[in-house]
Amino acid sequence: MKELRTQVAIVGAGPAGMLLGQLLDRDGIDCIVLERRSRDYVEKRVRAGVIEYGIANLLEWAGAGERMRSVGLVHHGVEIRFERRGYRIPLSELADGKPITVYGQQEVVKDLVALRLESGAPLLFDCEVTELSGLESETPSVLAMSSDGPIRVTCDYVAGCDGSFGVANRAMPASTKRYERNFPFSWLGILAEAKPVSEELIYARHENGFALYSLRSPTVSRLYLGVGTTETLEEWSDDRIWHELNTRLATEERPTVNEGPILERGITAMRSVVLDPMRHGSLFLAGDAAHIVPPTGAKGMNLALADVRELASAFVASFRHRDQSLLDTYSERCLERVWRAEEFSNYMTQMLHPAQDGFENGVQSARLRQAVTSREASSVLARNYVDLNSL
Ligand code: RFL
Ligand code: PHB
Repeated sequence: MKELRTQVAIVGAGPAGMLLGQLLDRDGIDCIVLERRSRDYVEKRVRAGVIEYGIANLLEWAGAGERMRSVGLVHHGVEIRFERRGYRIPLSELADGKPITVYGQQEVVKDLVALRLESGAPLLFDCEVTELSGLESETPSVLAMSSDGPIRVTCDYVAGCDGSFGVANRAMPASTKRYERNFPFSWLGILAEAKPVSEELIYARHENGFALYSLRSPTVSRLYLGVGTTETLEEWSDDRIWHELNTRLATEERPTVNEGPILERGITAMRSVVLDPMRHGSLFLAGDAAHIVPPTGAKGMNLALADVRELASAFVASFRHRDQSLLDTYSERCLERVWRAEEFSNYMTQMLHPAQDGFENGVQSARLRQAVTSREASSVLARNYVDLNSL
């Protein structure tokens, strides 16, 4: 067994694990990132695309903002469509001038991986963590299986940044509260080589279901359809996907979508999860390992990056100044923000997906009409959409 020693063992090289590694590295704290997938896999995994204002600043401050600032798309509004009409929400005008940045999650990860490899800091791909032990002692350890055989990393702290089905999540004791909601629909997402039809994102509520138009570059569109929880990709031919997108996104006066070859597709269940607390002894959870939000509010990656902003400063206070107070309050401070994101994601999800129940449908339609016609309601939406994690 290969034995390694570090200050912080980071499980998972998603956005949370990679940014935490970068922030600790810059503060001279030793850490090792262990990732079960290959570098190629994590750099190509298509997921989130919307980066909040304060989180874009955080990435820049961490030294990972160069490519995001040069090729990321800066948006000042979003459109909401229903009953064949489009309503623009002027995000920046309603949120103190702040924009959002549309930049793929895998690009954020790619930028952080490049920085870490350049600095020579340890980042082990194809290295699956199988067990966390001694979490209630001062010398916890992480057992992993790499392509060269087993590894044990002994450390002061473990950061569980390994997503919702990871080993860190499973290492939490039975006393951890787990709050959960499963929504009665999933999202079918595609990435298509198709020229974007609008410069801004479009969320649509249609009687057939939800649709979202997003984009990644001047030649690549990212589109989503709300589908039933038991539906599979086999039931969705390319023609059927484009037909539904065109139907659900149609308005009386605007073009709907440009079609093109589908480069990637997948179906994701919509759910909410919150673990409380986010700490057990020397294990600290961050990102999807601690909480899941449905993607309608575009909050998952932003929450993950905001968690590690807190966690990095808490580790720095502990190692540099022997001050444990930020680690002791980490969970409490994060959970306040996490519940705000759960509330917003729940609000967006319920309002934009048609409900089976007629009464619920009426209530949610009224809420949507208010969101696009009342300046007070659209201001709350805009502020949460643009910068919830830094408010
Ligand atoms: P990740 O990205 O899941 O990374 C976890 C990493 O841990 C690795 N891992 C392990 N490594 C070693 N040993 C083990 N035993 C391991 N087990 C797992 C995994 O391979 C992986 O590399 O979690 P992280 O860093 O917390 O990041 C969270 C975000 O990925 C997630 O919240 C977002 O993608 C959610 N999300 C969105 N978030 C936004 O902020 N804005 C959006 O616009 C947005 N859109 C979305 C989304 C998620 C979606 N899907 C597919 C769930 C759209 C979709 C469709
Ligand atoms: C995306 O661009 O992938 C995206 C945008 C907004 C969301 C979810 C996903 O709410």
